[in-house]
Amino acid sequence: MRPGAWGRPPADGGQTLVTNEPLCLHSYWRSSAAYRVRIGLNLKGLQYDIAPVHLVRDGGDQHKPGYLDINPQRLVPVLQHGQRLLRQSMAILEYLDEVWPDKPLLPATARDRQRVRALAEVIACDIHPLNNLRVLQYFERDWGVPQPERDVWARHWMQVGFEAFEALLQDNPATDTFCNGRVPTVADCCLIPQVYNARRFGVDLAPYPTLLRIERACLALPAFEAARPERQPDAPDTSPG
Ligand SMILES: N[C@@H](CCC(=O)N[C@@H](CS)C(=O)NCC(=O)O)C(=O)O
Repeated sequence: MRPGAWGRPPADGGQTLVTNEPLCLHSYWRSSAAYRVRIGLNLKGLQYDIAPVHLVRDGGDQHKPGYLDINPQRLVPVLQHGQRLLRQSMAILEYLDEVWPDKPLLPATARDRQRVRALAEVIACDIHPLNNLRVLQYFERDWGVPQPERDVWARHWMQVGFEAFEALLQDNPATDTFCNGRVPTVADCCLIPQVYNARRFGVDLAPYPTLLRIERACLALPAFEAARPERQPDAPDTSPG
């Protein structure tokens, strides 16, 4: 060994070992946060298993003791990479980008990265948490808010968020085939699941033509198509008979 080399990390930072470890996503077919990570994994071309976590049946697997060891936050997704448990969809997407830098999910320049992260956070921080299952369940169980009013709440915050998102896209020349440029980024990983959610809640999407155009471009890609809720192994079987 060269003098002074003792204790230094391997030349590749340990990356080779890490990239060989298996990936398993704790996911629910209809979870939009898990959908983000499925898109990211698919865009990177990574193989992964799905460990389904049923968020509704029998009070929800996320509340069962076994799952609390996986995520004390009682949320999906969690990505298991080897022995390590990775939580929070946005942090997971950035981890994927750092460990597998090919096919980057963030653009090359600081300014573009800032824009993409800001777009992603419009959805991940300011829209999605207000419509999450546990928020709507709290309205129902603790305050007795009926379903129609709960749906009005969910639609309202999606409309407020989408209005801003549409303006941010329309106002910026960096918007192209995708939210930023001609390659999908974490902004698209967030947008497509949120549009799916909006349809579930009956949001009228006509006022957001740019979102719809980008959705069409994304869903034409196999990585997005394979991540769709109805393509997941835990999706209910709706085939006739
Ligand atoms: N900030 C978290 C949000 C995760 C999240 O809210 N997951 C939802 C599904 S989309 C969930 O597990 N909900 C379970 C519940 O509300 O009980 C992330 O991005 O990973």
